[in-house]
Amino acid sequence: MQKRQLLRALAAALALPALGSVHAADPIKIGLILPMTGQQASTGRQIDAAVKLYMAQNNPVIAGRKVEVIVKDDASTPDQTRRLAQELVVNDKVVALAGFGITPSAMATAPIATQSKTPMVVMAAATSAITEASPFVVRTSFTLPQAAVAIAEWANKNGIKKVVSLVSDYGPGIDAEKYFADRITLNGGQVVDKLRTPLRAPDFAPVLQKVRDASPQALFVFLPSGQGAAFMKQFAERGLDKAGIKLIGTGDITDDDQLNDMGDVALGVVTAHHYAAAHKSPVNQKFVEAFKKANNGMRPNFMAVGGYDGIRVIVEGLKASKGEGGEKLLAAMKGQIFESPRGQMLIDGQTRDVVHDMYVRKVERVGGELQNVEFDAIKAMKDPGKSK
Ligand code: VNL
Repeated sequence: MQKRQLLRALAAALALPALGSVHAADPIKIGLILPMTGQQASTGRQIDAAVKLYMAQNNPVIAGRKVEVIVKDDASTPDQTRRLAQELVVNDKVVALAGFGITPSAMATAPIATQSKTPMVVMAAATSAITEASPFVVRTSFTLPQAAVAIAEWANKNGIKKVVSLVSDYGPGIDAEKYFADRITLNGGQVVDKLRTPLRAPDFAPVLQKVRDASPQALFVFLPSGQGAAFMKQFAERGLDKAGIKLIGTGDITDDDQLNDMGDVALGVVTAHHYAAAHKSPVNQKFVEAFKKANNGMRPNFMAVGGYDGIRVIVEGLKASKGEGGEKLLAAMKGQIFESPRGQMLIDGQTRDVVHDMYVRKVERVGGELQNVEFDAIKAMKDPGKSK
């Protein structure tokens, strides 16, 4: 090789990074913060599995760059969530934050989303006010007012007048208690006692005794995903299922992650929610089959669907923004409309919250398995928490 040629080749090699061709191949990063350990670990496990499934099915490459998801475990400790979000934004330069197993974790992170202009997709937490905590929040889970109003309407139509409510004592529980009571009272019903249990290490014995003493027609319950099975067990052990007290609630208590192991006590429980693994549509059937195949037969629950739809909204947004984050990505997420495994779904352009069908379901044994069987729905329901 001539000396001049050699120099030219060397110069070209050295110039490569400066020209940005290495930079162009850098992955686009998304930070996924989930409770992978601790009390809410089932939520982390479900969402992580769903996001991995979406990524394996779609393998997104945007503007020549791969999309990489960085998973961090916050053990549902809000201080931890905020610290991890900060690191992901500052050190990893993620274009979006996602996950958020519980409301306090989402609330703790919202100021970081605002300050850094990083879109933040809430895949699990469901207190109405979360989307108002930052203009960069987009939600793909659901809201408690949606589920609570839908089940209250069903109760009113089915002659249930005297009810006791029991909720987990924090954001989503307080929403559930309020929106259920407001709606059932509006239609002539009555909540004779409002009971709460702590989020951490709840003890259902004392509250169930109070329920028995009040002997209502129905008990309305909201508990976060993962607590339903323990609650059902105590409900049965105390003989409340035999005492003629009808159990109704938001779908969190008949969570598909645990439902099949709950036993006969769950049969006939009526709940309202946005997702059932038994939802009849080709899109859902395909989703459930692929999810089970990739996860040793694990049945996807509503958390999995929040994750699957959430990563979809981010990836589709990135396609439109050509890989850019910030305001461009946020704008591209607003107004997205598509068929989710849950059914038709829209990200409201104004509120950035999810608009979807709220189904009324009853637990039945189908082909030897306990399932939430949908039998009615409020179509395209917005968050009642925002229609003030
Ligand atoms: C929340 C709402 C968490 C509903 C849940 O499970 C749930 C929340 C962990 O907003 O904290 O089922």
